Amino acid sequence: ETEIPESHPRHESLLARHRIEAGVEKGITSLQGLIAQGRGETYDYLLGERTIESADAAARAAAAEFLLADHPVISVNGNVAALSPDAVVDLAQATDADIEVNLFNRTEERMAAIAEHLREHGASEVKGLAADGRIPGLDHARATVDADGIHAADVVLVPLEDGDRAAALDAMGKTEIVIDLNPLSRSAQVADIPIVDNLVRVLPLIAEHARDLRDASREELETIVQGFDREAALDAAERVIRSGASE
Ligand code: PTJ
Repeated sequence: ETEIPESHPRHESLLARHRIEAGVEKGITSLQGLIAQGRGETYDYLLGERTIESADAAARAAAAEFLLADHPVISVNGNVAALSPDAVVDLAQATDADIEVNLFNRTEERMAAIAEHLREHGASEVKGLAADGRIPGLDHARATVDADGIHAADVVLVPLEDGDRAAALDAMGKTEIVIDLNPLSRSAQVADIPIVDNLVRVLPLIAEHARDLRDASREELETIVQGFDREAALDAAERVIRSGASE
């Protein structure tokens, strides 16, 4: 195993690659997850590998949505589990959210391996294995959910989504928070709150905002949500990517 020196200018990026690779070896991450990682890296490079201002505003609005929710759920796939298991568990704790495994390339082995991996990282309960609910209008494995999990949720966080399910969840009337480094992706385009940032950076940031807002009133939280402009956030991210502008 190669040691990555912290002084390396691409330390974070190399570490993420290593985690994804280890995820594949552990049976957590799909081979397609490697491709998704490469796509993400490209956009991240163009964003300057930093959280831009509009993404921070989106993260704060996401935290407010979580705190306003009756039943928030964090959806986890093979890339999220490999990259940020601790941050998923911490965010669930900070927002009182459920964690549910939901896979595009669903196999029972990967479902079980990811649930086990999350429990190793401190998750008390991991949903997704009951598989007794369906998202209407989707003809692939991501339609399979838990009846008392994503199916019953009012707010769903979907890091690294594919556009199909994003639209189907939207049609079910759920508030959808999407993390995707590509502001032009269909999932970012249909999200109520698109967060254009690397999930590795932004999951801890959402938790931080949630802790900061813990004592805020419903009215204050609603003001934050209403003040968030999704179109402006998507435009700002696209502008940075296209021009290298600082925003
Ligand atoms: O684990 P499974 O079976 O559910 O499979 C998951 C993958 C990722 C394989 C599946 O959802 C997929 O094929 O995704 P796509 O269509 O490649 O889309 C991935 C999107 O996520 C792209 O728009 C990437 O830019 C973005 N992305 C990749 N890595 C990150 C990211 N966004 C935020 N943070 C990242 N670290």
